[in-house]
Amino acid sequence: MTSSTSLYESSKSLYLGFDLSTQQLKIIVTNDALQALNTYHVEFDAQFKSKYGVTKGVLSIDNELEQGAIVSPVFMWLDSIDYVFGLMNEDEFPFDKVVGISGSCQQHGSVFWSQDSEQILSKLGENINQSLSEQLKTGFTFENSPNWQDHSTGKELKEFEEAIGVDELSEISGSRAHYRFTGLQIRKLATRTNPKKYQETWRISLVSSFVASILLGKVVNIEESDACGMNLYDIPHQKFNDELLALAAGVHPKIDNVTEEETKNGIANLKQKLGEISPITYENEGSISSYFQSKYGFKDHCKIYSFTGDNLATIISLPLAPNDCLLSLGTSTTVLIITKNYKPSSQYHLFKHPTMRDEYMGMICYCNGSLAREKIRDKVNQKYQIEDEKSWDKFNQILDSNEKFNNKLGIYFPLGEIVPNASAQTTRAILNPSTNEIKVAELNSSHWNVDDDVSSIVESQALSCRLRAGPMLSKSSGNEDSRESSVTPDKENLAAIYKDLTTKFDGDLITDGKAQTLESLTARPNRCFYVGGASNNTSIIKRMGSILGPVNGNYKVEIPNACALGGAYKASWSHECELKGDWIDYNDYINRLFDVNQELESFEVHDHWIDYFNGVGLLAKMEQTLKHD
Ligand code: XUL
Repeated sequence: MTSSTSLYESSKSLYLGFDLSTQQLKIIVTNDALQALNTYHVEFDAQFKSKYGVTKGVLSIDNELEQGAIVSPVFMWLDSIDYVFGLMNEDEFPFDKVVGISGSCQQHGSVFWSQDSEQILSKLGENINQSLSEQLKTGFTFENSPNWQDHSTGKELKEFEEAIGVDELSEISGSRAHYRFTGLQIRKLATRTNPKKYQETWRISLVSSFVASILLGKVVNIEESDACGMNLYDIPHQKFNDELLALAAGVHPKIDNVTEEETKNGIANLKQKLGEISPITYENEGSISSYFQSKYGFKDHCKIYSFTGDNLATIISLPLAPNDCLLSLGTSTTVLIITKNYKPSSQYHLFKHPTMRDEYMGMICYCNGSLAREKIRDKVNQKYQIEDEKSWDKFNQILDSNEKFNNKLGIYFPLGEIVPNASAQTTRAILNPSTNEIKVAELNSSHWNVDDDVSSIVESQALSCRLRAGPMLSKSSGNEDSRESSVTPDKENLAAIYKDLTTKFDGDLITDGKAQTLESLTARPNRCFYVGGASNNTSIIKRMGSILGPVNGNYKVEIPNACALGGAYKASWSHECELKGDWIDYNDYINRLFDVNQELESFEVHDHWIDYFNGVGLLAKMEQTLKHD
């Protein structure tokens, strides 16, 4: 490998952003000007398959106790840290220039430290010829960390829902119960798969706080925004919720048949294992430990800033302001929204924002994204005998030729859907706008052919997002300002539209068990950013934009290394705040990177936001008839 030291010559200080994801560890190097200078990485399968037996970075366990368990080997992560720093060493990387490190890690996973770990961690620097995994051989009670793809906690999910209630749990922790969430995973270990090892555990980290702990040589607290992915943290009260802790520890008074004393002790014990939550901050957690200083040449001025979850890191890799939406259009669709508004729902997640104290990140995860659209593309190509089966040309041509809502809508879930929670199904309906009657339609009937599916799938996917984003966007201050925009009717008009809509659809429009309000139905995003596979399809994102109706534009973005970059920017922003001794608004900071209008690719859409109110109503009504498992 040729040395790339010249890359770093002109930068006085450097920052490292980690991205520990499912399949690789990547480290990105940035400087004070927020320039990305280089990346180093290791792919787990390529490097560690023989040692750890992983496939796509994980191990699947399917025994009677743990059907659908998916885990990642903790020692593989340790080896990967040594490995990537080793690559940097070979590259003569100037470790002494690094002044800040932070990073992004897969969310929800947990690491269980043994009683030995405190001592081992503090002495890592005395044995730099031994690797991290050799030294930490007895450092963990469980050598594997539950992975976010794990589905083995069905029993615990039911218990959390039974004890707390779906909506109540969302109100408290920002999300309903999910298989992968840390609290359920802990309960599985503590009550079912290995209570003894759970008891022996000294501390529990999330993946993010685990990596920070390794770098620091001491176990650090869990970072607040990532803590919101545990189903344990009470977001409004900013502390762990005792009843949820009791559930995770297997000492819940209703479910676990225990004495009051056992409940009290079990909660206290888990609290001690989890430690405190570090509130959102720019303050460092300490200098990189002597192991890394002696082995690689880092200096004491290299500070570790709290690591966070990967979705949280993604939003800070871009200049996202309040009410901005980032739509990631891959196999599944993930929508990330910046909001001041804590309006929890069982259908999406709310997390604290990792760098802005008064903001939250909303996350809507849909299962059915591009796969569902591709099925319709294939049918269209069959009908028109298009030679290239995978071509989007015909699909796009049909989509572009029907620009306005024609009162037809379909719901296409080839896979069971999370949002709204429904089994695999397809349903189509037509609204008669003069009588307000809704009729179910069949494909290949006189009322509906496959061409109708084209607009209909893009519309229903965007409308679903509009319905769920609404409650998060409403009442946010940025949005109020934006409403002055010329494309938005004034408040009286909106009130009239809302009244008309609710009359037309017989009263309240209910989504996800809650009535939509004037505010939630008429809230518009500030800007929409599109990333991932389908963001390259202009026809699709234009139609989505015309339905979602952001008041300040639609942008297509490419953010390779978004997670790692988010980590590096978190480090450099924190460092700058520390130099100033006060908060620097993260938006002001990150906007130095992009002047959005100049550097990102914006595209014009025809604004049909108002024309789609009927679509909003129709989708809300259709969702009420969906089948569940
Ligand atoms: C988010 C989630 C995934 C992982 C991927 O809730 O489970 O996005 O964070 O690493």
